[in-house]
Amino acid sequence: MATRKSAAKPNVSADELKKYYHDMLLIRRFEEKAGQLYGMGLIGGFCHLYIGQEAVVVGLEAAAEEGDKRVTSYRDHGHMLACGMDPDGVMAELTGREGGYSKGKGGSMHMFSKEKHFYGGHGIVGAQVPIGTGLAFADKYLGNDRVSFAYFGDGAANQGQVYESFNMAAVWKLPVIFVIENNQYAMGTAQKRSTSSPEIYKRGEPFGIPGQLVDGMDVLAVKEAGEKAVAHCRSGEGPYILEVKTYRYRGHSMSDPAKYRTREEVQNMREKNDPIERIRGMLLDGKHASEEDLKEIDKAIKDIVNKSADFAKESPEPALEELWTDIYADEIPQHNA
Ligand SMILES: Cc1ncc(C[n+]2csc(CCOP(=O)(O)OP(=O)(O)O)c2C)c(N)n1
Ligand SMILES: [Mg+2]
Repeated sequence: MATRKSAAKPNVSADELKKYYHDMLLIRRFEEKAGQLYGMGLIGGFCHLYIGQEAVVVGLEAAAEEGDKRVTSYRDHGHMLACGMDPDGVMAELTGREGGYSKGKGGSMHMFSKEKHFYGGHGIVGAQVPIGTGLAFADKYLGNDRVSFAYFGDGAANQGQVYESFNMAAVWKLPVIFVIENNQYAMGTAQKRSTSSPEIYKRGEPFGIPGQLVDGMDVLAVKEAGEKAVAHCRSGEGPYILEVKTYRYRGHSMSDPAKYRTREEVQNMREKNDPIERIRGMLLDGKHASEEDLKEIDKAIKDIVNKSADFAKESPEPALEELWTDIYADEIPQHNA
């Protein structure tokens, strides 16, 4: 039985706590199912699971408002589910089916939703950071008071384009939150082996960008930091950096020899610091929910995830002619301020 941390936090209703529990558990169960389908040969190509990191995206989505934008790396299924994209469409994309968000032609790393303001899913390490900065540039230009979340990893934080983005975002005071999901590894390379200074949140200092270190295994701490960052951006003060310390339980992708860390290290994190167990503890210890209530949530999630897998299996593969569609834009979109 995992130990639970259950420090009571003020200003969060029981319903909010339950929602965070639900949203984090949905990501975990969805990812477990994706792992199973991969093992059965139903998902091909790359597949990077988000298990262990759920509190990061759920906490930050709790700080976002309708119309805010998000962009991330290839470890992207959690971000899609947390911003409200349909699990059926995500799972069908993973299995390369017509009912998927990219009609089965994008796979795990390449999904988008204009409706939910989700701009991908990017396989090139760090490439999403200038894209997120550009989204914020557009919003500033349009004067629409929106904020963009550009998520990237501790490994990506060593890419040059990240610092070009920091510079431009600071010069133009762009409303972008740079979220560094520090899960402590870049594939098999531990952060301490590749990074000169471990305090990545301070890397905005030369550009005048404030940064903050956040416990990414505590959804409420993430939400609180997210609210501060969002308020900073919306008030016109420019970008903000959040380094969110988290941990990935599974391999980097589905093929990972796992020789760079011990089983005990992973087990220790799961048992002592699991973000879902933590919120479960808060709900039960604070008497905000009973075991029965939580069982109901678990069951509802199981149904959603099973339905998404059925949908993914039943959806046909894309027709051959689809190879020639969605290559060029039919028309250049016009923006109205
Ligand atoms: C430009 C580029 N270099 C290398 C790779 C291969 N690669 C894929 S993921 C990855 C590690 C990135 O680690 P991190 O930014 O910490 O993200 P995490 O996988 O931990 O979420 C590397 C080197 C790539 N996809 N793109
Ligand atoms: Mg990493």
